[in-house]
Amino acid sequence: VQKQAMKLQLIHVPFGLGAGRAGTELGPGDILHAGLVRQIRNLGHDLADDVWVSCADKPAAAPAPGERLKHFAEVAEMSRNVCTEVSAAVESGAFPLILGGDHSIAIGTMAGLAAHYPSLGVVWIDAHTDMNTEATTHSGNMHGMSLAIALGKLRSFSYADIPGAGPSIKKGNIVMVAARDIDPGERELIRKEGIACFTMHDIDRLGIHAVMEKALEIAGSGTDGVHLSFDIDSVDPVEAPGVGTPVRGGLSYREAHFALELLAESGLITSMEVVEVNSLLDPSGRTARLAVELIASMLGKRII
Ligand code: 4U7
Ligand code: MN
Ligand code: MN
Ligand code: MN
Repeated sequence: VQKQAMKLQLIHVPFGLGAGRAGTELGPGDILHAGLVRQIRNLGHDLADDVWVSCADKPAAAPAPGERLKHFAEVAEMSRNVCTEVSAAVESGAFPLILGGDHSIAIGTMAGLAAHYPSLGVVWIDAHTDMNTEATTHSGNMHGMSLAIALGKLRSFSYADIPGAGPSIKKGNIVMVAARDIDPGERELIRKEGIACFTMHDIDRLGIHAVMEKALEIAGSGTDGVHLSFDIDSVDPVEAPGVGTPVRGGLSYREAHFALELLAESGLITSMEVVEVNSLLDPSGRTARLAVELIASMLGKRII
């Protein structure tokens, strides 16, 4: 199935203060440098003019020792700006393709999407589950909290604090894929809420094909749009070494591609973001090149 030509809106979010290590703020530039625009044109898609979200690159103040939400002010400001741009892209009729940046940018992405898709489905492909709250986080890094925020599980920050945001995401519309490093507090929250989580164990047992079919069933039924949030650390560090929180035992090169090919074939995905590319940790540049290849698979590239 060849995917139809689409109008795409690239939204660059050079933000890294939600992560514990510097470098993801360079992600948009590194992904462009790896040839994204050429790939998108080759697939026959139209590109609207790029949008760059201006982001704090230096914290206004160093995090206080023991601070629960590191760089909270900067994350909140970035989230408001991303929400505005993502919302405008949907309004213009374009498919938003958001490039991070660390995974805290997903707070703003989903806030903006939910304004247009009140029953947004979310496919979250990640080594982690990003379900920490201010009560459970050990690191204080907000890229580990984006999904919990989307569900309305933080006391100190929610979509209600973001002008123009839609409602919280419904827990039954979320599905996580490729998880293999879950903190105890996250595990408890996932179990308590009954959120669908396909771990690497499930992928080993069922195969990536069956897992993606189940994932699409969960995120794609009873929803009015489906967002793909793709954390590049879902892929095995052998293929994607340029990430701040690598975890062994991840998706193989073909599993990652096949997963995205299946999502493309489904025709259900209405927006995508790619996060956590950190080329400072990967002088070879292969992580950014992999990101470009995977985006192409999601946008309809086929082997034959
Ligand atoms: B990413 C972590 F403790 N759970 O909260 C945390 F293991 O967006 C990692 O998925 C979070 O890359 C990883 O700091 C966030 C840690
Ligand atoms: Mn993540
Ligand atoms: Mn991750
Ligand atoms: Mn931890």
